[in-house]
Amino acid sequence: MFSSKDSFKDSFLKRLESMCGKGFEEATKRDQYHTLGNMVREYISSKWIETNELYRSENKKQVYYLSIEFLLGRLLGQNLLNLGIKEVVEEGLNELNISLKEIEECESDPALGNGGLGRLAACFLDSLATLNLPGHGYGIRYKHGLFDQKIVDGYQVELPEQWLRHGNVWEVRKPDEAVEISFWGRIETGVDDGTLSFRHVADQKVLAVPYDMPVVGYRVDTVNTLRLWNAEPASFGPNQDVLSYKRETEAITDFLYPDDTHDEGKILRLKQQYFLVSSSLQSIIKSYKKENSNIRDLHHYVAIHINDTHPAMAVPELMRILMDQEDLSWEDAWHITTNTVSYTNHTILAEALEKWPIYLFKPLLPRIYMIIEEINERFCAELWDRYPGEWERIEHMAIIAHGLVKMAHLAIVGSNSINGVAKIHSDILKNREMKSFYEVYPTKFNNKTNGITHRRWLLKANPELTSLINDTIGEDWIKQPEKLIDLKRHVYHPELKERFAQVKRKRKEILAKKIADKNGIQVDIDSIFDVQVKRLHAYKRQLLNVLHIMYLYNRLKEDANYSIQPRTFIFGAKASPTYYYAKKIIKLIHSLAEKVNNDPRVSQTIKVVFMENYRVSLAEDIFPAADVSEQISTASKEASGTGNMKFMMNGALTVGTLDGANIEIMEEIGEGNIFTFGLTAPEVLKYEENGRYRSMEYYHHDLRIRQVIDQLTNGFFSEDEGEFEAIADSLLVQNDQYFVLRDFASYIDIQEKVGTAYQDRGKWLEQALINVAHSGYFSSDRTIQNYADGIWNIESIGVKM
Ligand code: Z16
Repeated sequence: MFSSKDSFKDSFLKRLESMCGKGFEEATKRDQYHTLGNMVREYISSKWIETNELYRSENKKQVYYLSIEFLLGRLLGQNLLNLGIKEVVEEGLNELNISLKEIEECESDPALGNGGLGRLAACFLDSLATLNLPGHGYGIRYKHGLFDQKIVDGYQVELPEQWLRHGNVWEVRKPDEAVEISFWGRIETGVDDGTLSFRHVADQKVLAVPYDMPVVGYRVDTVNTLRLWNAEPASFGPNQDVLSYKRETEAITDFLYPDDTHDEGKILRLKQQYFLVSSSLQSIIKSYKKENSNIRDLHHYVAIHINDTHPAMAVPELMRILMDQEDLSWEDAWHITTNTVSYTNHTILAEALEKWPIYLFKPLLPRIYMIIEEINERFCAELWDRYPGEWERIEHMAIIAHGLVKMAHLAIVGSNSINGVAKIHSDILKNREMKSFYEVYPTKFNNKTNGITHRRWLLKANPELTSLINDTIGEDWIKQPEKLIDLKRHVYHPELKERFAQVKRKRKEILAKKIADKNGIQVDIDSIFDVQVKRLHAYKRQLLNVLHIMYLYNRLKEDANYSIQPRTFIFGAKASPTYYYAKKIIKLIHSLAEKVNNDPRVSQTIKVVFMENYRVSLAEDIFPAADVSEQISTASKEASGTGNMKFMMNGALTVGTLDGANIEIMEEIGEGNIFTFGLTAPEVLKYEENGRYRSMEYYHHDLRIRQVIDQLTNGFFSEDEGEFEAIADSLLVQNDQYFVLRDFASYIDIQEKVGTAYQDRGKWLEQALINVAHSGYFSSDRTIQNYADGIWNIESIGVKM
């Protein structure tokens, strides 16, 4: 089917007719997409079956990565690349006068995630498969992923995302492997051989039906599985309100909660979490029991990883299965559970830490709640032995306290490994946030610095830079990303620098065209493309970027001789629909864009662009075109960041705080190749402790600050004067929680240096190439190998067709 261009064309035309019932002439682009997608899936299926059979027969340890989000992005292009059939397909289609790129754009961009956490899970799947590691993802098949963003008059409007509208060629429904999930009801107590037994008698049963998607490794025969669960009615009883039962069950997998690092505390979300956990564990145990007779060996064959606390109920759910169904004692079940489960923490922000009120939890999941109570009691008893009389410490560490179930505490107590996602974040966990737990479990805590898959963020997103790298150092880096360092010997070669400059220019042109089409703004290719793309959140400080642009506007207006390197400021960000402040910032960016872009003189030097509906497919156009990467979170708040790595890999220079993975990027490339500024994490934490920060002082003493803050409320923008009052208040009345004003001067300084540095074109190109050369460390291949060796204890299994 894909062995040669001619056999491909032949199969494609036949398949188009049989699938769509249309001749070539009548077929639409979407028909062509579905045809090609189906062919590719069929081609994958023999490898998929082979992989599953091998995993069964080898019976080695496997890892199951439980995540409430998998932000996959489009799959056609990536699968073609990984399978090594992109060229054949592209050439074959060309002869039929079809552009592969256009077909690729017919695929919807599955947005089953909010941002970093969900995209990390997707990168991990790619690396697991490419490293031939037996690892699978388990998640939820949301009918509606993260909302589509429309901008109307500068305001964000949310529309339901509809990725399944035209079907999903990559999934296979497996109704035979469906399992039942129990909600509500009561617990029946019995006595078995003199010991108490418990059984949850549910009031509501829901069917979890798996949809499996293949995860294709790069140029290997391994095809792992992403299993996404769909909620459906189980069976209809005689006296049931059928319609409302159907509606209620289907609601569980209806939509993804649109909050990044913010805990909503809604019962439907709790249902989603248990639905994911219970269906995944039931299915994992079932397949384990097919090959193994002794449930007591589970942890030697199965590792279960929980991505943040969202799936933390894996701990009590595994306990429930081992005790209530497999008849193990508490002690035996606890030994197996804690040796099976591991946990990654992704944030220290207080508002993100999940705490469920007992009044919601206990009625919905009575048996799970009962088990958590027992875990808590035993844990507190241990603490009492260790710290006799220290009530406050124990209250503070308890899993249940003040009417709340603390999911992070449950995850820590119930797992064998707790990792942070960048060195500084892991250190903060150990020495501050989770200090008391670190004291009790010093060996459980560890760091696994995040990574991204260079196969999507370089190979797929930036074919132009990929060719240049291949011409310079060969192709080994695609499977061994650390080999990108071989570029380092070449970064001073004028020819490489020149070719890199051409690649960057071409990608800037492509993006500029998109901006012209979508925003109607003409941007200057020779200006610095200065980009901040990420979820909108106060701690990420898009506002600091905005205030800097306002300052530049003021300087340009006031001083006709003020001359700087032209810049295009590009933003992309979705705000949580209920996050008032974040939505105001989006409006502010638009009002600023209006002001700047319409000023005949100022707009010759700077422009502001907000790109609507930021998502994976748009990101693939943005990273390759960036000159400057904005990573300006308040130090200590961004656990890692992963966009920073995607920019670096595409040869952008970072303007960043010493936060998250920025620090490790700096350590890799050297202090001279990054623009750092602002408070350090210890300084921020100290301010937070001693309460000595007074934002008002900065307003009074720095005229530049006073001017831009006044402009938020004095009619400078052609909006109501109250429009941005909440933003001004956050900075002054509420004492600027994220130290925007404290870091303002330092940010202005470093940005001036960026502008000057860009004018030394030769040096800038060298620095950009140094970034690319050192990006290999930030490949998720390295991260995943660290998890495999240090946490999961799994080995690769070479699938060979
Ligand atoms: C999320 O995307 C992250 C943390 C979190 O608690 C919840 C969500 Cl949805 C992010 C972090 O903010 C980011 O720093 C990190 O790089 C990313 O998770 C992956 O670890």
